Amino acid sequence: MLKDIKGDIMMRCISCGAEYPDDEIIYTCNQCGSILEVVCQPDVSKDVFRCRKSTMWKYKEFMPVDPSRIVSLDEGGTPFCKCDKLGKELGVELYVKVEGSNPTGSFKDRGMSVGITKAIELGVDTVGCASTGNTSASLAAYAARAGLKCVVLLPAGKVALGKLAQAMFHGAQVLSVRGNFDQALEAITQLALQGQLYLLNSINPYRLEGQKSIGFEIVDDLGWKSPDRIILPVGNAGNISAIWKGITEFQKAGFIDDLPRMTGIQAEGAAPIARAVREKHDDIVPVENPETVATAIRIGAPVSAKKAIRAIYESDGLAETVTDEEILSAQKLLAQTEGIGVEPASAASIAGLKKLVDSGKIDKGEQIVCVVTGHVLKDPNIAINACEEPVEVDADIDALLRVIKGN
Ligand code: AN7
Repeated sequence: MLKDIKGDIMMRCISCGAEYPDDEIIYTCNQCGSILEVVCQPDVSKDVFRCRKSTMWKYKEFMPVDPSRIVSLDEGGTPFCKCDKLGKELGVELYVKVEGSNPTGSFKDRGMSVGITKAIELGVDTVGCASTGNTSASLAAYAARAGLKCVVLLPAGKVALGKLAQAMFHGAQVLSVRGNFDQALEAITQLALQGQLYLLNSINPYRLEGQKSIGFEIVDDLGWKSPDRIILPVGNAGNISAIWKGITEFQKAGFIDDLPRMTGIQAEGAAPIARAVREKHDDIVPVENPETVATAIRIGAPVSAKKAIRAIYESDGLAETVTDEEILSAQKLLAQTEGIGVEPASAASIAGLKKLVDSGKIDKGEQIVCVVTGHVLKDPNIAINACEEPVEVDADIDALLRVIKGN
């Protein structure tokens, strides 16, 4: 039944093309060690999407899991806000895809809905991840919903408060690892390869199947057209790969004609992909000690680098770096000109857009979609530190007026 609708679902190595059945637990190619992708190209008309609830499961035919076992919190269907004021300031037609509106406040929920559904199909009892924060918050929530045991490894002292609170509060076993994200990922991968848990970092290609729905929604929101360009922050590099996969699947299905230029933005202190693209390489040299205020993308050895670089080259896209200062000022700009509150990593997309317009690499008038990946309350300390302390005042009209009018 599943096969009838969705075609043959399997995993395939992105480098040597080796194929693996969809019921095998495997994260990298046995033949060449490269990363895998899921193949799922259903034969349906886009009319099937009509009148369905606005969640990512609107496109369920394109999701490589059993539709009768979906674990969902109604993720996806996020706001697609036209930002005229900021667009005018930058000289482009700007839309912002607000992923902070997902159930746990980041795009990771899309991937976890598919990933946890897959975990249930496979019959595992424990799931795990390493995380800069959002992946752990999301996994903890979806594992709770599915009744699975959840172990998360976080780089000690480097996870934003909101994300840490979520991972703990949803009942995951939270371990603070002495080391950075890359080291935590290496450790949890070893545990997964020993069969101790099912790994739900984005090296697991089922995660990216959920996240590709961001691409589906963008072209659906634009009336079955691609924008000129999609800009997003890049850390472990799964999301840019996933969005590109989604959009090319919709093109292959005949739903859209043209394709967007994929544009990835990295923090200057954690930019292996931007460097590889600048030097026209196909793979990265890892950054040993990544550092940035945008802790979500403080990643030196992105596992999906090959997929991301391929997406950038295939789409004639770009990669750019931004400083911490540019990130924080873009975060404030978006919050105060458009009312959209995002965490620092997410603001990298806006900072990158500004830099690319200023340098002439993006043309005036382009239609741009910036994906903002996580909610401002994920990292409350950053938001509070960016502002003046509230003035303490008596609850008295004269006193209040003196402060409000500034005299
Ligand atoms: C807000 O949670 O890697 O390039 O462990 O939380 O797909 O990795 C988070 C990544 C962008 C980068 N914006 O996406 C994690 C983690 C936010 C993020 C990214 C992340 P990828």
